[in-house]
Amino acid sequence: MSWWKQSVVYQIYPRSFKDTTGDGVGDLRGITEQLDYIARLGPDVLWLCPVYASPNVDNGYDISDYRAIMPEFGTMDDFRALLDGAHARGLRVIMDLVVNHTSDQHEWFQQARRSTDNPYREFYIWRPPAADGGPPSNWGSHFGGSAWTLDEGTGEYYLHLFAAEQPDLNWAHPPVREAVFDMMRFWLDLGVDGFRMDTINMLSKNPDFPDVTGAHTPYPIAEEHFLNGPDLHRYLQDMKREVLSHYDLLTVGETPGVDPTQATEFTHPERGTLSMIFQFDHMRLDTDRTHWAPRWTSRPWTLTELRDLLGRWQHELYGKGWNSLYLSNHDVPRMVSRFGNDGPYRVQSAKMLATLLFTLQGTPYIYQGDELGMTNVHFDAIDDYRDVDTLNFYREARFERHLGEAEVMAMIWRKSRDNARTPFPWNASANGGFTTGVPWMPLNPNYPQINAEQAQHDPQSVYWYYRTLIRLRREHAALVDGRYGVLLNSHPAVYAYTRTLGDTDILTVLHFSDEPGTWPSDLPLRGDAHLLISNYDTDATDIIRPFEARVYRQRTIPAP
Ligand code: ISL
Repeated sequence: MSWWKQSVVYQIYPRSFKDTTGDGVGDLRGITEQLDYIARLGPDVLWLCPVYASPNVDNGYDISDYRAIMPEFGTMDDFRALLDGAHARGLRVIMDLVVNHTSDQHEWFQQARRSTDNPYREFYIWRPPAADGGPPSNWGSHFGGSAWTLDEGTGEYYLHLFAAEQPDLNWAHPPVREAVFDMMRFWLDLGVDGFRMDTINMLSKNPDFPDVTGAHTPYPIAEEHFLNGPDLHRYLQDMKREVLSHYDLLTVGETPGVDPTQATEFTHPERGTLSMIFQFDHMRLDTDRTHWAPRWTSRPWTLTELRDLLGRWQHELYGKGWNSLYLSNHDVPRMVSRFGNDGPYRVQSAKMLATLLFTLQGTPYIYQGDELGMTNVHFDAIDDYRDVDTLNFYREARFERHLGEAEVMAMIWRKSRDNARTPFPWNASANGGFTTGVPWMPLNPNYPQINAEQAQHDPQSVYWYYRTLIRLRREHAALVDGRYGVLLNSHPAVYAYTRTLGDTDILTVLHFSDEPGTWPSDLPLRGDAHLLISNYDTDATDIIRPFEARVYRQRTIPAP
């Protein structure tokens, strides 16, 4: 059986983890210094967000040299020390692989823009202006505005699905694929254990770049023309043949807009190319898809919607593919603020959501700080925000669409990526012990209460609950391999399901409410049920408390 099915992954956003130089920016030595903290928590794998050389327009997702470490983060020797230190503690390390685009400062792009006949020209995607001199099509960038920028020198537009400083690579051009595969081998030969593949289902674009029709905005996101495009699986099969199949790896594709059927194409044990994917259905649950900026909206959602969509993934992938389980990462708000209650029930709801992540089928991902129950941040001034997506959104909403300051800031407080990017609070000292200098972004002001030192000292903390969950997942094979079955299909507040393997049933009961309720009488809780974990200290079955979570093990009822 593949080791990555049994693994738990801990995601690190290096810029915000631990600074050892006093420049206010986290670094590789900071991670190495804290490997014992991570190892004690108990994950098996570390995922490092990009650590390559980058001008940091998008915090490392704009890479200017794939074979160099970002100087702010350290050196190649620091990287080797981190890798060795992790391996010595039984932790594997996967890196972010960002190959849909490079930085505009990458040598390939610098060459490409020199002239239309430069040998690197075809590494990127160029089109002549439309008849009126404007962009070749109405495609929008994920970070606002057109996805095309005119290169004055050569008179053509280049495509960028993200910021203008992130030109898209032309995967249809074989030398691009060869260069990427070569670079992947470079890191794998150094000892890296896999990759998290950024926006990997955007590699193959509709070569006609047609206008999006019927759009609500001048520059719509042309998903139908670049997600899961015609040649995507051919490129990934090449990657598998040339690179992946020669190593024992965890590979996870970031794949927005993929349904379970498509997911099996990526992750099927024989036909597939990747270990697992990140699906986005639950990330879109609370958004208004008809709004001009869907990701910034907040729509009320129901437990029934969440249960249906998670259940669909559980059933349709069972035995055919593999999923990852996540509720937050560096691109989305903190999970407790978004799906739980970050006020009076912060601790209970953070634990309940963690219980969900560890009891479904798939590989659980912990985003740094979620093990402390970290919350969203509300900076009053836009000047305290750093994320290119947030700053572009603010500018467009305020100055092009003339929305009020309060309305725009409320959207940013709920949905900005910077919610997840505030520096890691190690303790209650100045700047949470993250840096001795000025942090690149202010800490969440609640760090004197929510920090790693406090959490490790408090046996009731979210942190200790995660430690137990990680251990349970290791001890109970049914949590990895058991078949999912939903109970109480339409209960408005209680999500209950079993995972069944052989004669063992693991029953999980989660209460998505900040009000107490009555314990559902029709739950098949049997006499031999043994409580494995709960976020309250008694397991009476008369009431169910706010955000209560319980996991029981019991024997399956033998078939009649
Ligand atoms: O398409 C989306 C949702 O429907 C976006 O969320 C998109 O998938 C996401 O922004 C991609 O994120 C990744 O690539 C970006 C980078 O800024 C993010 O940090 C990274 O996770 C560009 O490299």
